[in-house]
Amino acid sequence: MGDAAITSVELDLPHVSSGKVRELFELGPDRLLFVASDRISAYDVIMPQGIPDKGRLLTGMSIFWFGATSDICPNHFVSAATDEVPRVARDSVGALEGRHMVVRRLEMLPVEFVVRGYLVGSGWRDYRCTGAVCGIPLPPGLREADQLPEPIFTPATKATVGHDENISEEQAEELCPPGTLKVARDYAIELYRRAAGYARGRGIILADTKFEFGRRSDGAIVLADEVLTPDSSRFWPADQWQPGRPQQSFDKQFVRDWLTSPDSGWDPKSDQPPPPLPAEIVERTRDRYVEAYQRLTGRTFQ
Ligand code: PZK
Repeated sequence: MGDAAITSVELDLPHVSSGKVRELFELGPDRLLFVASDRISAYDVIMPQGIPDKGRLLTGMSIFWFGATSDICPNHFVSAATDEVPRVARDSVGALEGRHMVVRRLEMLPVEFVVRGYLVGSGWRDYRCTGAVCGIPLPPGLREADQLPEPIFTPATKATVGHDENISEEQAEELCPPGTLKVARDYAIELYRRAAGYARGRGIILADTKFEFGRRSDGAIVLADEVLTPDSSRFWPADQWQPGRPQQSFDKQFVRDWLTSPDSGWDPKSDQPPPPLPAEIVERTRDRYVEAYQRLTGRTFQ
């Protein structure tokens, strides 16, 4: 049993795609293997060390949310069992210890379904410049990190290089097959409301989150990817929320603070790779992911 971080995932399966943290493999004509590694990114770069168990914790959170929202919309989750994996890859998938999901293969919609309940990040930047986010006008006088009167849908393109770009709902509609955007948008807003209310009762503000949807062969719109994890969302400790300034991140604050402190000797704007994280930063960050998992799922980890 490993307590070392799993940062590289090599399986005897056809590889479909790699993200900063996640990997996707092919299992068959209608099944994929989705893997969350223990890699962590900050300031747009992947850290040289992983966070032990992060992939298990995030996979556990996703599976929890798939179960807690299946009355809102169908999702791609099939199984977390290793016996659903072809024999050639079963041992190596077993070694991933809960970092994988077998998912249904979908025809993905080419936009990110972002829902925001609070004004931060690119939403805050756009609001300050234009008074609107993705073409949605907002009331004047809002501060950074203020709660919005209603959650808003702010679609973005899926950039292959660089950053996702906010687009209008009309632009998003043109990118998606006819009739699909509004169905997925309504699901996304409902999912956000459900999850934000739930998290708030457990001391976590779900400031915003990003969903991906796909289309099943019968035409149904299906929730995909990882859902409502700290990697796809902004989680804030509710007791530290203070509009008018940048908020502390529930999960990555220690990593960010250390990277920008003089101790690290690293400049996020440089092209240099980040220095290794001190063991204490790794440990405290792992504790934050465990805390998020336990608070949200109500289960004890391990
Ligand atoms: C799919 N991604 C993003 C995820 C990566 C990239 N159920 C599905 N069917 C078809 N395609 C996808 C999914 C899902 N989920 C998701 N790209 C394709 C992604 C994980 C790792 F590198």
